[in-house]
Amino acid sequence: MKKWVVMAAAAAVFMTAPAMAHFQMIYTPETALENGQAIDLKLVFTHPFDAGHTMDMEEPEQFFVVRKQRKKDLKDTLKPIEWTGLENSGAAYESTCRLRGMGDNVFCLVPTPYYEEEEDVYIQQITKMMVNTAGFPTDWDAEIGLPAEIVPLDKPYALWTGNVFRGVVKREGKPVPYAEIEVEYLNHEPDMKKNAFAGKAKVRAPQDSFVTMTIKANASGEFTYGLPRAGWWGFCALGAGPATEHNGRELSQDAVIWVQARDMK
Ligand SMILES: [Cu+2]
Repeated sequence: MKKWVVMAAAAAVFMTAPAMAHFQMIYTPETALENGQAIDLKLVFTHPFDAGHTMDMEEPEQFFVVRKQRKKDLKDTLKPIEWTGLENSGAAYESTCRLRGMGDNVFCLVPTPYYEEEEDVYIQQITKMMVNTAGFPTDWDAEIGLPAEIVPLDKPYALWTGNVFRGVVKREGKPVPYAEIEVEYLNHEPDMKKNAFAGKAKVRAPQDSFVTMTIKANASGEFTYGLPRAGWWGFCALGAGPATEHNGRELSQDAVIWVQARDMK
């Protein structure tokens, strides 16, 4: 009986909770590699803290990697997959990319706008994720020239737990003052073989404000966030891009970047 009361209360809390933040992911298990090798990538549109609703991705507009200022198109490498979260499965993509030599590989994804029925808006999250080989820095701090972009001030692949991650939110190359940024922790381990999130959560949020954390950039469009735990952290600057309409409806063109923190041990 008592257990039922607790469960009902938990369900009530869940149902009244605001919508969790959407996050476009480009995921690979390891971002700091000793040498060039083939890596597997998963492109998933999800809610990373609770591994909840998986949104269906359409074929992306662009997917490419930048290394030593050269852009290489990777769209041909994309294969459709089904990604399974805790609530459902959704259309996602995977890719295998062979990294050569030393340096930074900046993966960039421009997804096709996603129609969010509940809010009657389109969402397009232009996403960056980088993988370094052999510790040789090349492109990590470069501005790629995406319409909405977070330019890092710290290497996204070389962060200890407790370090800060800083970035500049840009719209067509210009800083976005006081940009609103959502931050989420990837709380369920991605299973690269099963194309699914692990059921077990790594941490528990004491309250909704800790699921999707909202921070603001300063007057220069810069933000700073201390990383309290090892793993993956996603940053999403809402409405950072210039496009505000798609198919006659409102469009939120966001800029996303992922960083990976590691424990000192
Ligand atoms: Cu969603």
